[in-house]
Parts: sequence; C-alpha cells; structure tokens
Amino acid sequence: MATQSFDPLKYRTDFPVLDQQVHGKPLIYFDNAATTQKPRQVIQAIAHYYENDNANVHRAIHTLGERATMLYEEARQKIADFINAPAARQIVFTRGTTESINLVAASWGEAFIKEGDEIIVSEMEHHSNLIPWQLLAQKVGAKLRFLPFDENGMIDFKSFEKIFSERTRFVAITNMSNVFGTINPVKKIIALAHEHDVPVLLDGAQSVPHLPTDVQQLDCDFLAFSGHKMLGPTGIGALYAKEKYLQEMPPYQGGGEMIQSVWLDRATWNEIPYKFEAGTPNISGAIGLGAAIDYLQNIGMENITLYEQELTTYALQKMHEIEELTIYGNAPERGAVISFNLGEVHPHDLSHFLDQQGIAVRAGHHCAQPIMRKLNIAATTRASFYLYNTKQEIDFFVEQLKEAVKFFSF
Ligand code: C6P
Repeated sequence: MATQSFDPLKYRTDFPVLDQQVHGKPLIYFDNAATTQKPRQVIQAIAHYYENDNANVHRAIHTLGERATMLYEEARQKIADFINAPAARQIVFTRGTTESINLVAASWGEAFIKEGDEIIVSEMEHHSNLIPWQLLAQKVGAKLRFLPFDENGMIDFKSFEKIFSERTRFVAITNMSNVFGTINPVKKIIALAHEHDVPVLLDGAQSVPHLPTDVQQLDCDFLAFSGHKMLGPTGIGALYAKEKYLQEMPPYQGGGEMIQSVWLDRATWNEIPYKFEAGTPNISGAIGLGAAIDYLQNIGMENITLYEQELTTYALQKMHEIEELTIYGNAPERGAVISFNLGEVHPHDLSHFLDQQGIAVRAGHHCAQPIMRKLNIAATTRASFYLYNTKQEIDFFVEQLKEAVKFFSF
C-alpha cells in the first residue's frame, strides 16, 4: 500500500499556519471540508506574482501584461490537466463551486429548461447545489425531484432509476457528501442519464480535492469545484463543461473581456471560456490554485486518497468505541469526513470544548439543512481530514471526546 510510505510530517512543515498553539495546545486542524490550509508554495506563488508580474490579463501588450496573462492561462491548463479535461478552454474560472453551479443554472438552465421539465437533485445536496435549481425551477416553471438517502447516508441507484422519467431534463448531484462523506454512484447515474441525452452536473467541492478526478472517464457534462478546499486561495474555483454545452450557453454576466464586438444597442460574444469571464478576474487566485495543483500532483492524488482512507478508518474505529457518540453516514465508499453527535450535547458546545484543547472542528448544519431535517437533528459536529493530519492527532481528538463525555456528565 502506498500509505506505508506516506509521511504527513514531510508535508506539514510546508504549512506555516499549522505551527501554532491554540489555547496553549498544538493546533489540530480538522475543518478541512470547510477550507484547507495553504502551503508556503501557494503563498509564495501569490506573493511572487504581486511582487514581479502584476498586471491585468488579456488586455495589455506590455511585458507585465503578457507575463500575467501567461501565468493565468498556465493555471487554466494545470486545472484542465488535473481533471483530465480535453482542452483548457473547457475550464471557466469562477469564484468557486457556488458560482460555477449558479452559472450553469442561470445560463444553460434558463435557456434549455422549460415549464414542466424535471431536475433531479439528491436530498444530501449542499445548499449551493440546491438553491440555484430551486430558483431556476421557480423562474421557468420546472419541478425538482429528490433522490433520497437511506439510514447509512447513501443513495440507492434503484431510486434514481425510479424517479428518472421522460420529463427529466437535468441531473445535479454531489460527488461526495460534505456531511456523510459518502461517495455517490455518479458514474452509473451519468450513464443512465446519457442514455436519455440528459446532462449531469457534479458538485465536486468535496471530491476534487481528495480523489483522482478524470472528467473524460466520468463522462460528466459539468463539474464544479473550489480552490480553497484543495490548498488554494479563497475566491477562485472552476467550472468544467463539455464543449458543446459551453458553446450553446448564453453569457452569464456582461462586461469587459466576455465580448467580441460591442455596439450601443447590441454585442457579440468572445470565444469560450472568455464568454463566461466578465470583468477583471481573480488573477492571483488562479495562479495560487495552479501552485496548489502542482503541490497535490507532486504528492499524487492516489496517495492522498489512500492515506485519507487510512486516517478515516482509524478515526472511525476509535470513535465507534465511544458509545455516547452517534455517527451519521456509514457508506463503504467514503471520504475523510465524519459527522457525529455526542448524546444530547449541542455541537456548538462540543466544538467549543474541543477548541479549548486546540482542536478545530465544524459544528452546525453544514449548509445542508434538508439533511438535518430528515435526521431530525439541528446540527452535527464534523471532523474532516487532509494530507497533513496524523494518527497522533486523531488519538488526541478521541481522548478529548472521552473527556467531553465526562465533562458533559452522562
Ligand atoms: N462546503 C463545508 O464546510 P464554496 O463555498 O462555493 O467554495 O463551496 C460550496 C460547497 C458546495 N458543495 C459542497 C458539497 C460543499 O461542501 C461546499 C462547501 C463547506 O461543508 C462550506 S459550507
């Protein structure tokens, strides 16, 4: 197994923020599903750009402008290679997953989804892959259909076959749940949808940072993801789409760069992907994301996935020994996300208790309120790991959960 040679300590020193104490204890950062920390290589790439190359892109003929444009487009190519997109022009820079999904719903959705059409989403979607479809459905008179999850936090492919009909016009589903960690059977879903010429959007916010991703093998039509969840800066992400969709989609926003020719009363559009990149983009963000991808590629996504699986199995084993804990989600194929509750203790109180020990976890509804409603709970506490986390950190975390059991006096 590749994990035997995986040494997180080799990478940890690249992350300056991890080298600190919180409330007098070494920081244990277990909130990676919310956002990851940034290695020095990413921070330096951004600083280097501002110190040496800063200029606007695709506008200037001067040297700095050419350098900035080259770096920006190199980053696009790195993203394309990272997910095995056939061409860099199929990568649209956005602010992140949320904006990527809104772009598809507003552009392709408003143009091609009509009254009476059905859009299938799952019950385990993050609000970012639910609200844009609600807004669209309200606007055009379409209907949302929901793929249910079961007691293990899993989607049964059979239920997809059941709700798929001749009215289905679009499918939007998360590749990996940010609450259960479940990796969904997206390949089968895509294959069935394609038999009926229905496009599928994957929310890759949690999968792209943690699993090798090959859009050609998946055959997804759209893939949305965020830079800040994969060691990159905030405010940058991407939308991948098949070329035929990008070509037929109208612009999402108007402004500079997305045009070819403008008259006072009309305009024509730039080629893809620029048609969707109105205004000065987040140039330093794109360059930082490119550096994050270099960093991940150097380690190897397969190695990262295997190591995270090892950490998750280890944590789950230890957590299952604490009988006061309820763990939500039990999929055999899962990522490094564990949601749980400790008896009746409010997740905010538990999270505060853990923070006093230097442990950062997330507590709340994780922007997935429909999941909480179905589980009949207000919130969960969530631990999520990345390549720099260690088994020793998990040991301390589990010890502190046991202390919490005593503290909250069961
Ligand atoms: N989930 C979490 O703590 P943005 O905010 O656009 O980068 O990503 C939105 C998003 C979309 N889909 C999924 C599956 C996600 O997990 C997220 C972000 C964070 O779970 C912040 S709420």
